[in-house]
This record gives sequence, structure tokens and C-alpha cells, in this order.
Amino acid sequence: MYTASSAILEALVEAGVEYLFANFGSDHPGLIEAIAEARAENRPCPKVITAPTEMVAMSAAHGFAQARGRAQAVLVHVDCGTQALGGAVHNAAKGRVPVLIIAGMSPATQEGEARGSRNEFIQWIQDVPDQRGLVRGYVRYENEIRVGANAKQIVHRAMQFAHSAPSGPVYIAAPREVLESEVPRVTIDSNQWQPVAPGALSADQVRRISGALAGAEHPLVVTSYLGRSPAAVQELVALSEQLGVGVIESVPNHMNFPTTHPGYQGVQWNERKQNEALGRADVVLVVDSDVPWIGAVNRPRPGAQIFHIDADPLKQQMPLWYIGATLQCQADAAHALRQIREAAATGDTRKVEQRRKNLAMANAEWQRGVTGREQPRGELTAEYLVACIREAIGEDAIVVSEAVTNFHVVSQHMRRTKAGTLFSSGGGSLGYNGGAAFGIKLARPDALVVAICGDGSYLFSQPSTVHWLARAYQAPFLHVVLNNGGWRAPRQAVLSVRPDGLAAKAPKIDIDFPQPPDYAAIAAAAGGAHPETVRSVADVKPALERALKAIRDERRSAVIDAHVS
Ligand SMILES: Cc1ncc(C[n+]2csc(CCOP(=O)(O)OP(=O)(O)O)c2C)c(N)n1
Ligand SMILES: [Mg+2]
Repeated sequence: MYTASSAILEALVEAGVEYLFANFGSDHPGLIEAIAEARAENRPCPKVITAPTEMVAMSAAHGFAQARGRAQAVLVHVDCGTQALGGAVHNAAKGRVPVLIIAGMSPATQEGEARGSRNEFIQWIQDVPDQRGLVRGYVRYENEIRVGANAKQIVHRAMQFAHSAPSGPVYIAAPREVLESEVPRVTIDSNQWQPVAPGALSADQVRRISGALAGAEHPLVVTSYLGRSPAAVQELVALSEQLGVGVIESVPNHMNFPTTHPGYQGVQWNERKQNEALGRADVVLVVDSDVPWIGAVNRPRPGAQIFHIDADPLKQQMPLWYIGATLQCQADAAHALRQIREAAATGDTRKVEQRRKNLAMANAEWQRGVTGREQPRGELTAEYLVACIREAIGEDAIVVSEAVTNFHVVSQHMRRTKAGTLFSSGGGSLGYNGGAAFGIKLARPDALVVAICGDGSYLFSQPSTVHWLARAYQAPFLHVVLNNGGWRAPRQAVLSVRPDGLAAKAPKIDIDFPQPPDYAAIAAAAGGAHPETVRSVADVKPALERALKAIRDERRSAVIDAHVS
């Protein structure tokens, strides 16, 4: 029987969806039947990953899309499963990561009018006034499949939104009777459903930006997520070399520029101090960044010329946003940087040579600073630990970071050199790390995947689900918990806003985990992960060695619970 559900499955295959991260319910018999039928008839069908919790399913699709650039599907149960996606929808939206969410809806009839009509009490309870409204503020597109006949077109349209700039999550819902309805087969020409072609700069924009960069004393690029496109990383390297332009990263959620390249001028985060390179620059080109600086503490020097190129220059989902740019351009970073580079005459070669020299000196100083901070001290520091991880995993390993107050430690000390080897969520809803690492490992089965997170973030990420999945689907990874005894971030917030208050001096402000769980043992119980606990400098290297051996030789995940000062 060919139903709307069969059509949806077929559309997923046509759209290149390899995985369906599924949490099934009473709304899904049509889809479950269509999957069984596809298998029985040996027709292509996305691989189903049975996801015990929705937040992890969505985070896995998030990680997969970051590593491979393609939206996967997440199937959830009515309003309840939609709500259980929780902050993972925020993360995909803020990170502009394509994910297709499909949800069933309670049956729309109650007297057996159509196959799928209500037959369980829960279907009255789960019928809510505005199911799609639960995610409306976050998705690029949401719709209900109202008749089965055009279900395929709706899936393809949703995918078009998901992959067109600014990309992001999309949501489609359908009542049970619609998913059950028999429909005629529709033939789709996938060429007609491609994402909108990437945008380019106009000739005038190219001229203004390349002219300003070439003529500047201290030209600087600031970026956070240009590295979503490996081609853009290459272009930025070429631009930096050709014109002697420096690059800083601001709260990067991708690897954007090789840290070992002389043009690299470091990375900034929430530091409450002026960034020197930013304060010096007379021309600043912001490319793909949500928070290029925090103006109250750190900003370009007065009179600096600011240009902005972004997949989403208006920051459509941010009510308050401005950076003082005199030219805002919506364009694909790789394309725009190539245009600028090709238009920029080599210019004054002596000047460019001088700029390159200055940059190389500043980069060497940055490297020295990082090296200094990562030397072993008495106590086990996050800096030392991250440096040891870097040395143990090599340049090709893929790092997932949700390290919160140690975010900048990971950005700095991982010193990534290759595009696509560092990801963080791009959002602010903690719990992305474990699911994302699992999804990335599915996307890149040959890569070593390493997630580094806070102890709070480890629990947010639902490690029991994550490690059950990692074993069930043979996607082992290294999970490192920066265990600092609880939530340090809220304390830092209190100290920054109320430095003289009572809370700042109080011995207890309810953010510590005085009897912490055995983090590694959670993963061992749930998914047979190899557990390690490290408390001192001497513990680190042997534990890393054993953990990586377990992943390599025994094909199981490893969790290192690292007690850092
Ligand atoms: C879903 C969600 N809930 C709450 C918060 C608020 N929050 C921000 S940081 C933080 C603590 C994180 O703890 P941990 O991962 O251990 O990092 P640390 O602050 O110790 O570096 C919390 C609760 C959040 N960002 N997301
Ligand atoms: Mg912590």
C-alpha cells in the first residue's frame, strides 16, 4: 500500500537523508509500516536510529549536519516529543544547522471516519491548540501536511529552507489519518528542489571592501563560523597571505583558520579586557559572526572602518543587534572572500610585507603565551589537560566543545589546524555535546571524535542515552568531563554583576555538586564505556592512552572524568 508515509520516506531518500533519528509513538503506525514495507521490498530507506530521548536525537542530527553539511531527519511524537526536543531546537536554530523534524499529530477524527482515527485515550490528551507553535520561534519553515497527495513536495520544500542561507531546522507535522492515507505516486525531479544558490557580493561591494583592506595599516578579519565551509577557510588563508590581513576568532563554533598560520592573531571569548589586535585595527571585516566583540569591554578603535559579510547579516532571530558596520552584505563567505582577493591588487608590496612581518611576530607571541599557560603546575589545570588531549589525538581528530567557562581553554589550547576539526553548538542550551559527538561519529566513521564538556554539561547531555546509542550503533568516541565540582558559570555571572553583594562572599550559592555522580561509571553502565578518573597531572597521559586504546582496539567509548582545579 502506497501511503503519505511511503511518500515521505521516498522524499527523504531523494533528499539525501541517510539517518532517521526516531522516537516513535501512537502517531506513527503509517511510517512504521512504510519502513517495514521498504525493507521487505528492498527499497532504499534511511537507516533508523532508535533514540531513547529526543534532545539527544536532535543533537545527533545537529552534529551530523555540522560534519557533513546535510540535514538528517528527526522523528518525534506529537506535542510531547516536540517539547522534549527542548533546547536542541534552540541550538540548531542559533547555530544555523539544517535538521528536518517530523512530528505526528493526534488523529483528527474520533468515529472511525478514516484509518488512523482515535482509538486510545491519550489521543484526546495530546491534541493541543498549536503544536507547531512550540517551535515556531526557532525554525526556518514549519507546516502541516494537510492532504497526503503532496507530502513529497512539502518534505522537499522544507529541505530547501533547511539548506538555504541562513540554514537551520525545519518542522513538519501531520495527523495520523494523513500519514495513513493512500496516495498516488508523485515523481520528483530533485534538481527542482535545490537550496537557493549561495549569494555573492556586488561589484561595488567588492571594490569598497578590497580597496579598504589593501589600503589599511592594520586590516583584520573577525569570524566565528566561516569554517562551516572548508572552502571559506582556504579562501581566508589566501586572502590573509595575499594582503597581510590578520584574523581573530570570536567565540568560534567552528575551526575557521589554522592557528599555526602566521596570520592567526588569537581567539577571544568573554574576557573582560580589550583585544589588542581588535583595538589596533583600522579596517575590520567581520565575516560570519554573531558576536564579533562585546562592546562594553572590547571593541574596534574609534574611527575604524567596519564591513560585515554574513550568511545572515540582519541576524533575523536576534531582536537587538548592531556593530557599527557601514556596509552589510549578505553573501556566502567562500565566494565573497574569493571575490575580494581577486579584486585586490597586490598593492604596495612593501606595506604588505611589513604587515605580514607584524602578524607573524604577534602570532609567535600568541603561541608562546598558550604554551606557557599549558605547562604542568602543581594542580591539574584544564589548560594542561587540553594540551595533553591535543597531543594524544592529533590534527585530524574532530573535537566537540561544550566546555562553558573553559570554552576559551579548548579554543586556545586545541590549536586546530584543519577545517572541520572543531565544533560547538552555536547556541546556548547546554546538552549538545554527547549527542553531537555520536552524530559526528556516524557522519565520519573513520575519524576519532572527542567531546569535551563541563560536568554540568555532561549531565545536561543525557549521558545514559548517549552512551547506550554509541554502543548500539558502534559509534565510539572519547568523552572528557572537565569536572570542577558543579556550575562555575553562574558564579562568574554573580561576580561580574554583583561583585560587592552577599552572594559574592557567601560560601554556598547552590551551584556546587557536593556529592557528584561517578560520571564515567554512568557511561560504563549505559553503554559499556571504558571509565577513567584523573585527579592529578601524573594521571593524565596514562589515562588518555588507555582510553584511546579502548576506542581503537575494543571499539567502545571512553569517558575521562577529569578533576580540574
Ligand atoms: C539548558 C540550559 N540550562 C541552564 C543553562 C544556564 N547555565 C549556563 S552555564 C551553566 C553551568 C554549566 O556547568 P558546567 O558545564 O559544569 O560548566 P562550568 O560553568 O562549570 O564551566 C548553566 C546551568 C543553560 N545555558 N542551558
Ligand atoms: Mg562545571
